[in-house]
Amino acid sequence: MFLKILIANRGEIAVRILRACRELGIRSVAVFSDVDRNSLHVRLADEAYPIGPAPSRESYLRIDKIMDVARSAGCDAIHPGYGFLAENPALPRACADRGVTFIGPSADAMEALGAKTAGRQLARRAEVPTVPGTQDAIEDPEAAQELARSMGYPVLLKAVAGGGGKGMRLVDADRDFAAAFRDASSEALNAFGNASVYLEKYLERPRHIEIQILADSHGRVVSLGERECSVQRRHQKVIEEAPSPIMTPELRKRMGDAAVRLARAGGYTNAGTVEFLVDAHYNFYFLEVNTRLQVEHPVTEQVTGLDLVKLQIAIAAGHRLPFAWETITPRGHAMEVRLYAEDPENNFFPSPGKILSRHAPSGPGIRVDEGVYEGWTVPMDYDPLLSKLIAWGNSREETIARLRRALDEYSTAGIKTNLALFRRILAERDFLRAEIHTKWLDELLRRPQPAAQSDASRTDAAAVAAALWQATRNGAAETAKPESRWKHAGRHQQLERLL
Ligand code: MV4
Repeated sequence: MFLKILIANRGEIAVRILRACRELGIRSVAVFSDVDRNSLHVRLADEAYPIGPAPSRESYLRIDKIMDVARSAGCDAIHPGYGFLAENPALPRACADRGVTFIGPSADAMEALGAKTAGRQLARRAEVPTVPGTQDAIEDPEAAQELARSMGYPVLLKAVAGGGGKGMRLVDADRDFAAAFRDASSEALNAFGNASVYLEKYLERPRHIEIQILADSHGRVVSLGERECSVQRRHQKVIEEAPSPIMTPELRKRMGDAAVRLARAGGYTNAGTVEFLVDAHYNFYFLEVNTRLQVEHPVTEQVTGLDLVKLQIAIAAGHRLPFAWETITPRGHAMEVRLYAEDPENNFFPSPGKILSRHAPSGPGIRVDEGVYEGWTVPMDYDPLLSKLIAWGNSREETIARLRRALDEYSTAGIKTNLALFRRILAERDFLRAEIHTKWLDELLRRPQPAAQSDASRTDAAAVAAALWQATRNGAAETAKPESRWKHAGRHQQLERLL
């Protein structure tokens, strides 16, 4: 087993990884940029070293600096987390050159599955269903338009190097094809330095369901089942759950088998995720492979009882997976919400700043993965994910009730958060019935807020606000107990709900 692991990341995922290291008796080494000197991952790690200024290009993306720390600190392995360098084959290559183990797939497997068209071709060879469309990047736009006509509109143009909806264009009619092709290409060139785009038949309102796989270096590949990630805002996942409410044992077996075949065909090792779109008739189509640990991995952990980070480390150390996937059945239901420092009133714009007070929920069935603490300042330089709130229950209903209860216990002051968005989603009839698809949340947010409150109730709320404010002040003056700030935050939050 490894003696010391360098964690090439920050925030909640760095904390998550160092916790696994601690449980395994492995020393953890954090790296940090200038603005992360006081971050939680730095405080909790066994050792921590600076790697440069705030912009990630000059710190968390600098392979040379990270490899220097790995050598000088004597690390025998590197965990990349997600984002930053996690899917960059240059990091496993640099590790191989220096005799350090990369905790993830090989550079070759990353490349075989990373580019979207390469993934589609591999899927075809592995007999994994793909959305009808071109196998390669479009060389001849007129031939591609001919294919679009024969498949029927709408079609979707996608960037070969893509992700996150960039370089993607929906084409509704033949006359729009040429312009959409030009737009998609130039956007792809801008975003990824690669203008290549390919074509797919557009699926209306599909679900996004992904399969978590693990592959050891001895040829065993297992599926840990699915996560439903259909609730997204502008291609950013907002809520994830396991199992998918539409899943049957039979469909799970077919999707799991497909994901395992693809991983085998790509020579994949370690943890990975195979993404699928699923249509209203339960047909599934391969979308892409994420060659990393994902943000939403905890929902799989909660329903399988496995620790994915420990398993990643064990696989990288050459251990055999200790189970076959026929033995894995999800138990109960798990759901995760991503709390961000962003302002729902201002188009979810990032809202960094100092966390003046906060209280995190706990109690039965609640897990909180986070990289923040009271008094810490959320920097403006990175993704403003504060906290992942994960609920587990025996049923989807119990899980939702626990998640709502936990959201009511959660309070932060000093920064804006997207907490209210989750209260809204968790009260929506469609969501409660699990009648969701990839466009559902964007459509919900385009509708005006339901039940706009009357002037009378606003006046009442203002009176309550004044009374509470007075009471809080009196309390603070008399006692000044440390918990008074929590109470204040709690009252503040109750008020926000009234207003
Ligand atoms: C699609 C699709 C419908 N049909 N492909 C969006 C991001 C990219 N990774 C794949 N995406 C989609 N591809 C076909 N042929 C709909 C989406 C899509 C989507 C997919 C997953 C999660 C959220 C989404 C939101 C809008 C569109």
